[in-house]
Amino acid sequence: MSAEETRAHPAWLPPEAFRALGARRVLVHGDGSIVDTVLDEVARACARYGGRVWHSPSWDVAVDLVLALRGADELPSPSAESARAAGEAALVAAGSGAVLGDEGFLLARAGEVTAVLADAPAGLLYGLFHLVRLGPAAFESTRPPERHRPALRRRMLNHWDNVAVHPVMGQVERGYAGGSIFWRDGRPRGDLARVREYARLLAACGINAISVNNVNVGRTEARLLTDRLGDVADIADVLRPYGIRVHLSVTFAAPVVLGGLPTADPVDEAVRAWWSAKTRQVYERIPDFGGYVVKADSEGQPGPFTYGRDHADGANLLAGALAPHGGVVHWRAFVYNHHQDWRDRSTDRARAAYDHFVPLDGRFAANVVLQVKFGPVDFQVREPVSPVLAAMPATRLAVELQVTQEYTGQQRHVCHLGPWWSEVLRFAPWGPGGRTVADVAAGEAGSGGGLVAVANVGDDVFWTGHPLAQANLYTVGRLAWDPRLDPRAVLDEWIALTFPPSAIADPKLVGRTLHDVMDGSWRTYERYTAPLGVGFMVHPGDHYGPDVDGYEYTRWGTYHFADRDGVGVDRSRASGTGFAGQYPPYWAHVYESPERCPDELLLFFHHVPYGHVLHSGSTVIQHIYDAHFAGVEEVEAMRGRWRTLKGLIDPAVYERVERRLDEQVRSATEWRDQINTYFFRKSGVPDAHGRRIY
Ligand code: GCW
Repeated sequence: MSAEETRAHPAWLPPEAFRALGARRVLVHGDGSIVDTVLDEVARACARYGGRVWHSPSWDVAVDLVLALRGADELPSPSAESARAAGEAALVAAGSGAVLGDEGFLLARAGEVTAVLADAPAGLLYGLFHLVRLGPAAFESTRPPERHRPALRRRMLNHWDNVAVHPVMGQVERGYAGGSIFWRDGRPRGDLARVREYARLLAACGINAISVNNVNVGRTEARLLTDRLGDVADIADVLRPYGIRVHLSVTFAAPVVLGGLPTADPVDEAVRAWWSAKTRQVYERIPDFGGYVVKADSEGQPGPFTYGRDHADGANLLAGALAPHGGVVHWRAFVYNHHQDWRDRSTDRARAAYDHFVPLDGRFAANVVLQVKFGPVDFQVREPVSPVLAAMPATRLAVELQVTQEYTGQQRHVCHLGPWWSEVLRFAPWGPGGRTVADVAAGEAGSGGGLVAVANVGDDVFWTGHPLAQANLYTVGRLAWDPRLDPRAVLDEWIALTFPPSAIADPKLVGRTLHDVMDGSWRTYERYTAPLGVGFMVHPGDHYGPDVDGYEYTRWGTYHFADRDGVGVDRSRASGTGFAGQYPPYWAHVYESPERCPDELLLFFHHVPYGHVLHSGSTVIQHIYDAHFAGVEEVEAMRGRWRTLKGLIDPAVYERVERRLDEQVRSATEWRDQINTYFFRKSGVPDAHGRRIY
């Protein structure tokens, strides 16, 4: 491995972010590989910033900070012991049995000492990164005790990385940050130092599981389950000290393509035996293996339908093989007919996941997690929340988000998705004030499926192509840990870590400017792309840039139905596809009528005339014009703001972003002009403000 390969941007863990911690006298109390990680982080910080670290048992030392496993022996130093006692007292005061769990931690102050206590090593690691986020504030004497536990048990990334380069999709499907950090040209990359850096970044934002290959499983990738398992084990070894488990995407046809069996029928005894044997071998090699991820009967991937079985049969087959070892199968609900006839107005892709899966509620084994894309179609910049999330009370559901910006600017555009994900996670499918999507993913007593996000990382020096897209990865981890976090506060956290104030001449200006560039960028992106929730209008295949009719006459089921009179998809029960009726009564009622439907989703649910008046007071056609002119102006303003940072931040980051902002301005302008022109030509309605439309 060359030095070149390991030199990557430090993202949200630059050495400077460890300054406050590194200047302290620190005692780490506990044992095991994850505790060693904590120790190593602290030691590196102290070596740089003049602090000291001890690993107990140790002599009687005076310390400023103690990170201790609660079960470990009494602490050697009286000051550390009193901080621990203060922490224990705070825990008791917090009630609920004083439990921190596998990953939780407590932060407390006593005298001049800060204590981080955890029941398990991973909690100590998360506590450490919490200290890093707090910086000097972790050592303020007045700081009240805090207890932290993740809301979601599994916080997972799916990599759509191919081992062998796919002729169309390349090394990483929908990857916009170079090659894969795991694989290259059919083989492991061998750059495990980079993978270790990655694991560190993920632990610091709370991710605890990753799948290392694409859900579209090709011939080479299939073999990761069998003769190439060693490559997966090597990755697992590197991730383990950071509290991250490895999962594998497998093909449902594996018994045929790898095992030479005549069938992959889930009820066939030989098929069951094959999966059990292979899974046992996986656990012999990787004892903490997380489980399988499966895309079945979807976009050409094999599945149980081939054998006349349903998805519960399919998922339970793999669940059965995993259960003795404590593994889970993530079974994706992204199943729809991708050979639709555009002439057929009755088939609705948005309905598909519900129609396929809801009848199966109650039939999935306990270790099946049904992984549901957050929206009913496909990771658009605006969609309603998937009704499946409210319709399967007897199934463990995970919500799936897309960090890789397939439909949101492909990491050439600034599109900070935190506010959007926050909106999705806070959405209350049974009506305002009720349980939220995050509650569903959390489940009763942590029994839910958690959160899964498609990763946006590659071998690019900035990890994510666009340096500011790092914030999306950071944010998804933080929101999975605590979906109630204010996304704007998370953005500021990311800014402060990545651009540490102590290393910047004018930190206030830099912080404010970055915040202003990024915070509203998702809504800006929405303004200059497909209007009012109708979605797509992207260039077919690569999904970058505008092509209003690109998918209109295709088999993919993503249409807008614009004609000279109006636009949008009628998904009402009364006159449309009935999709609106898949929601619980509150939202079914809201979405059913164009009068009640929120503006931003109007064209997702209804076909309306161009003159239809929105709640905003504007007509649909005037809204389209206004939003598109405004969107481009906002991008230009964004670029103007960015330019004020020249000379104030790392020039490499500055220049990469500047170049991409030029492309964003170009692309947004193209979107504006194509969309406005298209609708002007269709409708014949001029812009009320007489602006230039072609
Ligand atoms: O968004 C679509 C993408 C496919 C992807 C699919 C999926 C991995 O265009 O590239 O395949 O979703 O989620 O399975």
